[in-house]
Amino acid sequence: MSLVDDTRVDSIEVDSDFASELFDGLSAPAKSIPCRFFYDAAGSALFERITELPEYYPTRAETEILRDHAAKIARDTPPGTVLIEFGSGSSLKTELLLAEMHDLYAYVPIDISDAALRGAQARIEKRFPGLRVLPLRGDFAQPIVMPQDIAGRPRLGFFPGSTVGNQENPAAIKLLANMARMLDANGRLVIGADLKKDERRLIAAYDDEGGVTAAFNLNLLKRANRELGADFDVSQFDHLAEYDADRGRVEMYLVSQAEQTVEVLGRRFHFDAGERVHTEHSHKYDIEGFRVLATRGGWRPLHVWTDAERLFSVHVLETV
Ligand code: SAH
Ligand code: AVI
Repeated sequence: MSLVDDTRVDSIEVDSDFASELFDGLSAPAKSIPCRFFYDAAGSALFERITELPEYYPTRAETEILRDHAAKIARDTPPGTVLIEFGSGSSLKTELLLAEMHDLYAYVPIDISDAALRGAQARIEKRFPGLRVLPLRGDFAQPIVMPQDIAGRPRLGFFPGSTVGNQENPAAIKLLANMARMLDANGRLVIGADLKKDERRLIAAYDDEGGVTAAFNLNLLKRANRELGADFDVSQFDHLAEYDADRGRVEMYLVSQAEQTVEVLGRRFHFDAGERVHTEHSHKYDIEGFRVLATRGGWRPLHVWTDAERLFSVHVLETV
């Protein structure tokens, strides 16, 4: 782990793998790009716009649940706890917890997006003066070395947004197990999981009228142009969102509108007309199914809450 420019955000080098992951993904018979590359500065800003869309219910539903239960979560959190958030993004929902938690030792937001971390840190430090904010930039799917400063202190994990659902099941179980290790014995995890629902509602959330999710998806190609000097003609790709009911997940793709060849760092990739590049899956759960997943990741389910419309769930888990 190394320190970047202003020494306030710890960083593990992550961007260098964009080129190799893109090469691997575009060379495979079924093309794909890992969804963690959505989140450069432009992608993080587009995600924040998604959270405000009328069609994108998860943020509002999870905020409602956290508003209702933040005080209970805080009561169950011992003084001197370190709050560790995975995929913290703007840390907006976190403010609901922080407002109730007066005896925290520190807040450790972990995110792959430098821009999101810095923006969140500035806002949180302003609203909660005196709170120790220790941001970590890195991939939460890899083992992360926690700051020395928090060794031996009780830990509460927070993983909102249903970001766990962006992993396929074996990877989701591994991720949950990795988090159990990072949170130590007696750790707890407050985790958001989006619920199964009417397919039309799901598709609208991932293919909004205003085209913000399309821009978020297409930003992957723009990012490759910006960072790797690729020559994607972004107008020649379309955004597509589909629901796979058997797998219980929304799948996003970029679809090539024509037969074309794209060059990335001197390598050429051919696309057929209509060929798809898979960019994200977003799993939807039922409460029992998510509890089974959490158990397989080494957690014991403790509480679960939903919003009034039962669109979204927040689970409290404890290590086994
Ligand atoms: N927690 C926020 C943001 C969710 S968006 C919310 O609930 O609204 C997903 C966040 O996870 C983004 O900020 C993204 O940068 C981050 N992220 C995605 N994959 C990641 C990974 N592999 N490691 C660390 N952060 C990741
Ligand atoms: C971060 N993640 C849980 C979002 C989701 O709903 O799967 C990312 C997203 N993709 C399209 N819209 C939002």
